Amino acid sequence: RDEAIETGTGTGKYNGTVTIGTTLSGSTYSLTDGTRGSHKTYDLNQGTSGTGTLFTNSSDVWSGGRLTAGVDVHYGAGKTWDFYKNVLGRNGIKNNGVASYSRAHYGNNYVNAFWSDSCFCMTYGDGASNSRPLTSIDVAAHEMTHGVTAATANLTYSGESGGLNEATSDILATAVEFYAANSAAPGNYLIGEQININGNGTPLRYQDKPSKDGASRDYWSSTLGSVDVHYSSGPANHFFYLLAEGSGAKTINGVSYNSPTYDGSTLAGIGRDKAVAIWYKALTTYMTSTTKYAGARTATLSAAGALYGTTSAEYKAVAATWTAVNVS
Ligand code: ASN
Ligand code: ZN
Repeated sequence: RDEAIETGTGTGKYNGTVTIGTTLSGSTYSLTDGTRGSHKTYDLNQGTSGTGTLFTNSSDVWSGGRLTAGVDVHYGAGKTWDFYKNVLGRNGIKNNGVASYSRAHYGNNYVNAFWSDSCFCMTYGDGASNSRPLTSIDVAAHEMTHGVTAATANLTYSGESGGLNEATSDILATAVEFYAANSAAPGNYLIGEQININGNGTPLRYQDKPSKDGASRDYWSSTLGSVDVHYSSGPANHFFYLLAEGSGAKTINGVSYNSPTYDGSTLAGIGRDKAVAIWYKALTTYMTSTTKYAGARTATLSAAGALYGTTSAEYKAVAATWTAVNVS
């Protein structure tokens, strides 16, 4: 029967009222994004396997009840797709135009979200008491970026390479959040600031000073490889913040940061767009599955050299910024 690509209006928990890609099939709309590889969003209905049911609606206005989480993750996947395509020139996770899919309402009181290579899909829990879904745009971009990392450098998810894998997801999550420029979710260098995962309103991670979470490392040290990957990501997240924004105190979109350096140096920052471009080129061109922090330094220097030249201010900033997180 006839199918038509549509643009719906949805209200999520974290993103306000947004436009989303939908499909009209007969007289039923579904969360099938016809302009972004037909990315679909499913309701697992607290199940933990399969695809549950595709979110459908009798009109193209999506709000309330179970739809809320579906709107947020569908929107997050769409903005992440757009960012990769429009900013980085990447056509989907595998750069082949093929979309992943999203699953909302996974399990009961499940306080996590995850990417899986085996289903080529993203899955989101509803959080504590099934009332704090992990469905914000930075979480969606973080999970989708795990797919990009798997399709490119394929950084092994343990030890230092695991920390770099995690940091890559956080770095691109921040990039997507700024790109989306959603007034309900303004761009910042915090990860998971909307989902209240700690129950006290604090973010999951802080890129300006990762140790603010109580567990992440700010600087490289020889013991970093034995730290959980969500904490050994710290020095690379810190590198990204410093490279983009510089050291010291700064307020952006109403959020105040104060980023220290290991060597006491003062850094100016080259701007977020260039920092993202350097990281992405390093990920997709120079890093491999076994890259550690020392290798990330050389990979990003190679990327900066290729993008801006080896005598450029950007190249010098990459070198100085790694030194500022004790990678030299
Ligand atoms: N939400 C977590 C992450 O994406 C799931 C995990 O531990 N892999 O990192
Ligand atoms: Zn992750």
